[in-house]
Amino acid sequence: MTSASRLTRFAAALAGAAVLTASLSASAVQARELSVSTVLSDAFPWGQAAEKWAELVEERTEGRLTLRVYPNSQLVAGDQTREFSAMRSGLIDMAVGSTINWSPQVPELNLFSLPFFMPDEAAVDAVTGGEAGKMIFEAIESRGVVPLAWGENGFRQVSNSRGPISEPGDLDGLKIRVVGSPLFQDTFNALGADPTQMSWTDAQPALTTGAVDGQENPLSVFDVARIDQVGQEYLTLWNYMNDPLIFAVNQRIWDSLDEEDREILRETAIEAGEWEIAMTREEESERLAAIQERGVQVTELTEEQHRAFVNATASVHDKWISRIGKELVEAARAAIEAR
Ligand code: X2X
Repeated sequence: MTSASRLTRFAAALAGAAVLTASLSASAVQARELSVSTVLSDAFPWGQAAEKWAELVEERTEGRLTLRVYPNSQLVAGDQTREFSAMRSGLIDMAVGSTINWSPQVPELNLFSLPFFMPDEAAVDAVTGGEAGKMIFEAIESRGVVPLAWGENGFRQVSNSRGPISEPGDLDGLKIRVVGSPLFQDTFNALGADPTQMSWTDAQPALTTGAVDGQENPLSVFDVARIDQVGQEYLTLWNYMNDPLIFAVNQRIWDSLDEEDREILRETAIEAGEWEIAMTREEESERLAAIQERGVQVTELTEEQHRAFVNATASVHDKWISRIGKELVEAARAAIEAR
């Protein structure tokens, strides 16, 4: 073999090794999979928001990052109020979660659960998109989680199996399943109901067996989960609170990503969130029609009836505003007034 051909073969071998190394490191990068926790599956807009995020990230990182969605609170064994802590500690990499479920760890998030505080969709947008929204994201970030974007579970409505609810007295003594934030206990106590706290996983069997008389959730949840089939024949549209969703990432995961991938994660979360919010809102009227068609009796409140609920729950504001933070509540109030 001439020294020239030996050199060529050596060069070829080197090139081969370089290709091998490059493809190995490419597949090593490709193997980066991040977990995303959600409470509801992709049968619901909430789960679809997470899937949309995953899809966009896969596309824009060209496979460098794969978001794997784990629905039904499975990463926290069904206990949705532990989702935020699990994300903070790194047990979960990311989540698209409800402000309600994270509020035990981030008291500022109780802002959204203040009864009858958020009058309409424009108010929600003014709060999340303005100064108050920034303050809330700072509150989340100060607790070791990086928030990226907003989504929406929707305005929550109350249903039950006993009879129509059009005034606080109609809730008297009704056993109502509520989510895991103590504020809900206070709201339903103020209304004379008998609230009982349980996870979504436990709520459905409790409704089926009649262990509880009622529950509260957005129309999309009522519709997709077929809550009417577990005896919830009476639904009152009272819009007593809006339940936004937040796309977020564990701080250490965030720190481990380069600038480009962070930007992709953020922009895709914003896009997926905007897409999901628009869809959730657009679908509300069809969902209501579908629910009514299945025989559910829907009650809409007159202004006067609405006021009676507002007055009955005023004490909840008195108690919770200081826990949420006066400055934040004021910023939100100003945004709502200026909308
Ligand atoms: O548990 C609920 O009611 C649900 C699914 O709406 C939330 O996770 C807040």
